[in-house]
Amino acid sequence: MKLYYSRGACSLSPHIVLLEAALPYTLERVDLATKKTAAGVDYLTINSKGAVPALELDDGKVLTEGPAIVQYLADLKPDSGLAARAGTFERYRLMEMLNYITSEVHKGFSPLFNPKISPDWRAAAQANLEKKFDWLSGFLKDKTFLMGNAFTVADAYLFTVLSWTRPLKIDLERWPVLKAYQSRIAPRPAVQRALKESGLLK
Ligand SMILES: N[C@@H](CCC(=O)N[C@@H](CS)C(=O)NCC(=O)O)C(=O)O
Repeated sequence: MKLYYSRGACSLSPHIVLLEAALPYTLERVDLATKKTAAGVDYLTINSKGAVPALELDDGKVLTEGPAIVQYLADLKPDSGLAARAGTFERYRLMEMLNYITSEVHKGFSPLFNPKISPDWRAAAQANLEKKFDWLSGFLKDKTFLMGNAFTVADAYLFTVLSWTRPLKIDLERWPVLKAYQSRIAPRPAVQRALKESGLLK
């Protein structure tokens, strides 16, 4: 399998999951500005949506959309505990969380990366994101991980998007629960290795 990724992007989430599941993979970097891969291929021929992540399977099929990719990977290793078994109510709980992270948190960050954003728009976008942080803080208050006591694909995703608070200079001190959560996830060997392989850590 090959993961198409970009440094610092949401592709870090499936990268962490590949490592947590001990699945074999290769990586290919994508320049999101030029839509060229490191091998010089037009990325739009791989994912016509132009976004990372994309997962190319050994039979040539390409799966896109982070939440779908991480569930696919977890299901290749059902004993890993990275996702509740398909068809169980717990699996719908996981999908509920992945959907919240993707539509509310991940896409809540997106305007803040737009260099053309006006100060008023930035303030409104950040205030909207802060409401999501408030909710997540309450949700995680008495939990080690999003789904309870075990690390799942939802944690790989939330950790990834929370890491964007650093380049955006959003101080997580206001949300000690989220800061503690980040500190719990960061030292995981899979997380450290994914950060190194994607060039985010030396
Ligand atoms: N709906 C997609 C969104 C992925 C996404 O937003 N990727 C960003 C990086 S975090 C990207 O590739 N942006 C460049 C672009 O869309 O052209 C998913 O959940 O996988």
